[in-house]
Amino acid sequence: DGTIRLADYTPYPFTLERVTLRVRLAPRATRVSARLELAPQVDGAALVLDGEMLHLISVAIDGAPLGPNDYRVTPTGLTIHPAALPEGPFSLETDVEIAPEANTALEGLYMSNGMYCTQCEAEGFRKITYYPDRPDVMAPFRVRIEGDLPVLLSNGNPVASGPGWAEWDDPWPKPAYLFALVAGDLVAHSDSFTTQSGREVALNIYVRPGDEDRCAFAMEALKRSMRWDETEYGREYDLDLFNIVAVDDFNMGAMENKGLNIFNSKWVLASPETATDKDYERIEAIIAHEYFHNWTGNRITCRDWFQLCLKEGLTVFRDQCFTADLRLGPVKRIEDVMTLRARQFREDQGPLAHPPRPDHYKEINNFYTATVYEKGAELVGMLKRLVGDEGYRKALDLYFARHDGQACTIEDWLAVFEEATGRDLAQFKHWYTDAGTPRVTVSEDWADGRYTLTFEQSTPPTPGQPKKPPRHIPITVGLLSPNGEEIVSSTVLELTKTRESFTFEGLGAKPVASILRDFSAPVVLDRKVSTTERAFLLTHDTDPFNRWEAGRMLARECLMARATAGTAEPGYLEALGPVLADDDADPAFRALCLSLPGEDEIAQALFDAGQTPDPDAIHEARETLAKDLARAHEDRLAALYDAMAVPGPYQPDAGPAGQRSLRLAALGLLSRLDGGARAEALFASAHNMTESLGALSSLIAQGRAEAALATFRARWQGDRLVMDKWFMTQLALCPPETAPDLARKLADDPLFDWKNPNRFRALMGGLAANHAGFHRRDGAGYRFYADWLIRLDPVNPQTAARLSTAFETWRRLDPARQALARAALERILGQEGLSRDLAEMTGRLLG
Ligand code: HT7
Ligand code: ZN
Repeated sequence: DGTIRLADYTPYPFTLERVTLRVRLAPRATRVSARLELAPQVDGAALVLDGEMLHLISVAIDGAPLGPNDYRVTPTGLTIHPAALPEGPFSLETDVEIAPEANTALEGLYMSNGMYCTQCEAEGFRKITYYPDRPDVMAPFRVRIEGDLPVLLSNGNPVASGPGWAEWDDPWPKPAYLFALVAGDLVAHSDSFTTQSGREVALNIYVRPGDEDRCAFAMEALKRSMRWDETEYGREYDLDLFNIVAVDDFNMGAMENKGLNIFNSKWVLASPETATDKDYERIEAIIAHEYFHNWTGNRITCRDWFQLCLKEGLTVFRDQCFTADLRLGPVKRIEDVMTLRARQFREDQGPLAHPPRPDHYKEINNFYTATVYEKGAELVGMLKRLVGDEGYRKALDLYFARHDGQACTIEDWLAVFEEATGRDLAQFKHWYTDAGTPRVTVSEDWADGRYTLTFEQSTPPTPGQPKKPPRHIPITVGLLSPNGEEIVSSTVLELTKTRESFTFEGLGAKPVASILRDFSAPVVLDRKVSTTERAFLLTHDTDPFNRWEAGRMLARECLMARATAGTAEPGYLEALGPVLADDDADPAFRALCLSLPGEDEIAQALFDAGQTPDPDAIHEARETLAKDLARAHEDRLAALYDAMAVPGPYQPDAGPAGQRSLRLAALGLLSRLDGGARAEALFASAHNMTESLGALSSLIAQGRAEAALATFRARWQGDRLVMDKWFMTQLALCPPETAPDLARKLADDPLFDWKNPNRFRALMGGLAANHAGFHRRDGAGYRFYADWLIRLDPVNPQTAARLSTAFETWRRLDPARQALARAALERILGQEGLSRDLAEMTGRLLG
């Protein structure tokens, strides 16, 4: 049935010594001539090459054309029969023709605004030429590009160029997924970087003419990343030049091609007027992420795609640490956990749950998931916690020394930790091979100065994995005295059994425990804690994560009670008072404490508690709690709104960005009392996108944004990236009952260029983010969404499949909504000619 299995892995029976490509560009008929220098490793093996959508013109071995009986062409590849192959090393020459202009899937070689561009991860290179398109086949590449365009780029170092041609040489062996080619009428924002050993590296960011004044921030972020990788990991850059290209049509965020990163323009271009503080932070993180891949992904790559989290988990972990070092570490940690819970916990709790290292797939593009990326990063963080900073550094040094130039596995990765630190990680490996989020319950016992914490763990069944052994879980614990002093500082307890107790001796009074500090493991902590104790931790905990978490849990319990007509009112509103008044706490931290859990989080919490979540009731509960919160702290919020205004020209740094986030959090609440007066004033006076969009958001949520939305559209209709925000924000925040109809109206807007993935994601993502709107009782949200996935699928299956995850929570809803969601999914699955991507996703969603 097309399933690919980890257990079936076998090495490729040839080594590839060198690749030479000649690419003659033309929109409808690009000619790719490839020469592969191969050496057989297994007697009598056929040469099997991947290839899709290629028009084969010729095939030769050592210069001699092959006859029709020497090979076979299928829709998925080219096989040369063993009898046609020499016994020793040989070269294979193929000529194929492809049509980049017709490539709407944005995989392989395609065109975007007249520019040629490639995306080869995971399996796009096979749409460029016949090739062993698997990550464990690595080779140096030499590429000649011919085309009548001013900028012609590929990987590695430039060798020679003339009018209409350029040659590039990449000396570092790489898998085909890291190949890139760009050709277009582009301008460069240039700079340079001197490495720690004194080598000069030329840096360029290539963009469309007109965008060059929005590159400065990305360039500075690149230089910061290069320096950080040297100081923190001892990793130096290894080519004479590092190029980044921004492209408007791109399926994901960015791509780490060797020496030629290609970015979705959304994650490169920034100016104060067009990008928000969050955009700036994200640009810095993605630039760093792609740059860090040069060592964790490119120099050391994955043996097969099952090992994807080897490069992605580690690289996300590295980019998270980078942002934490450059900005506010604790705030970054809280934001990362919020993302993890919103995306990965949600995935782990639904029909798409899979291990960080899956053992089977149909379409690998469907496994670029929160589990592979974000949970993968948590696993690296846990390893670091278990072996300590020094052990981690030793393990990473060994990893780079031992595996440079290789294609590796999770086993290789764990082995360097075991060897460098002497730890046994056999049980830890379950984190990689098993799906699901462990639940850890805690109980406490106090007698005679002894305080005992007893933990029990279990992991719910996930598709294909009904039973799970206990995991090795690092749980960081601190103890506070009743007057708020830290009496036991953060200590890592290692939970390895299903049930386990840890005792702290010699205490004068019963302590207050702060458990799972810094979110030391990606688990659900199930612990009955009184409102008084949560309020105490919210005020006194020395661990910023747990301080925030105490408030979050109070808010969550309060919302759960309100959304189910429960009676308990757990004192959340009063507990927030001391944090709001704590002017020593960072504004960004206080902004996070003010933000209420999202509707999806509340729905999941209710479901976990055995209840059927009602999206309308949840929305109502969240709205009324926000209003009550505003009323309870109106004076303080108004004072903060005024005090947090940032004077002077816009700076994207963490300090002023934190002030703006607190100011906008206060505005969001106050708008519920002042009818949007402050938001209107701010919208009219704002000089930066953060405040402009923040004010607009508050107005949309109050249903008072008609004029502001029109003004915004008139001002920004020529700006692709800003208009994405216009589509997304109004849908995400509008009153839920209006969301599906608004989505329909916006889909008719002439600016809804649905073949552009950013625009499509803005509209569909906006609707999906409107929880009660997407799940509208009459199924209008599901129908609209399914209609568009069906329409997009033949054009861009990867993006259609990715967006189908909006349906991943359908089974936790009431039977009527479930029936409507099921009907939408079955309608998708029933489409003739459905892509493998969307077929796999809808099949898994339906279970
Ligand atoms: N490694 C890159 C993943 C990626 C990708 C995967 C599938 C299809 C399109 C894609 N574009 C980029 C990005 C990263 O994780 O750094
Ligand atoms: Zn990555």
